[in-house]
Amino acid sequence: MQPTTHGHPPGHSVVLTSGRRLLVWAAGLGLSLLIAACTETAGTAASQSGGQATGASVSSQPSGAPAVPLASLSQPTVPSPIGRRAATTVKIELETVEKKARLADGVEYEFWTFDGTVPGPMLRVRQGDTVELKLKNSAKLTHSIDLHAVTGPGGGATLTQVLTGQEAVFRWKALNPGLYVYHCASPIIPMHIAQGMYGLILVEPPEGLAPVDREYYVMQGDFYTVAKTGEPGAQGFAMDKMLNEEPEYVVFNGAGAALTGDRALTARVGEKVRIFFGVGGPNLTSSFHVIGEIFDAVYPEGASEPLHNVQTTLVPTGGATIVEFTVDVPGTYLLVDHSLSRLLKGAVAQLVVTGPEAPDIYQQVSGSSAGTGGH
Ligand SMILES: [Cu+2]
Repeated sequence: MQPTTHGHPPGHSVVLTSGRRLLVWAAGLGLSLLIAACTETAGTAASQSGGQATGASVSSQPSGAPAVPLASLSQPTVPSPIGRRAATTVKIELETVEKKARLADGVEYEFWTFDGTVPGPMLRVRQGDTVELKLKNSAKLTHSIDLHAVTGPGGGATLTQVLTGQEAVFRWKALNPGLYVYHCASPIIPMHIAQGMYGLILVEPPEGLAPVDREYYVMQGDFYTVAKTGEPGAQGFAMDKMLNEEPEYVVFNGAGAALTGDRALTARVGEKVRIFFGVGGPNLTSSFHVIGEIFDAVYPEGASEPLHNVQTTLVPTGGATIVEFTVDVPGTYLLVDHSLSRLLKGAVAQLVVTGPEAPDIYQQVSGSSAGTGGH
């Protein structure tokens, strides 16, 4: 499955290297993460991984990129569980703002955001709550909000077409529990979504969700830049690519490999992890998968009834899912869209699990691993 730079007939390499920068960028982003993950798990050094590792050692900084690395947007956090309490009135305030930040290494993009993050803040209320939502527009264009948890025309968008410098407030009752997408719904709607204007709202049932050790918030989105994947510099939006549904970047949380390194998800062996996973789109669905894990429970499309023992779960655009699993073996696991070409466009995150080895579950018996194999 690895996108190797070696050993292919010339015809293949023409396809792969038609954007040489893509290859360099992909090598830095996808391959090194993949190799690092696999070798850490297998307990072998990257230097043992032969030819393929050479590609991965190429700098992830494309030539001509700014000397100072661009900062990614800050990451939204997961609000504390609500648990058992009576229904009440909850006030929420969101502000639309533009932010220039890293989309990929060396690639700057002006995001349109709720509260300066992509995805926007995760909202958490209880079934039966009345939510009073203020939308303040500090951006250049008109923006709005459609929450899929809302019952009413436009999901709030008919009440919140807010001009620049103004604000609007509307009140709605959370009738149905579940995990829902919210997004801007101002014309051209898919363009606003393609700039990063989406997030998740969790409506907890009256009894709350079962406690877990870790909760994480991840959303996939597709981005349409004028220049090709990996071309450095400030990039504008390409309407034609959006209409053709051909993104240059597919990412989790607003940037290629945003949730890796010191922003990786973490857990200890034996802990139960819950991921609130949504797809903003605007166009691509996600075959959400964690390499080396099996979802003990999936609440497909944010529904109330779980499925058990799932490898990959399909998440529609404008949809969300809750996955839960206990981590048993230490190492680095990758979150991906199993339409794996998108890994080369940025859709990868790391879950770093620490703790005692579990050789009864996973161990090498003989041979040395190339470290780039499947899963
Ligand atoms: Cu908008």
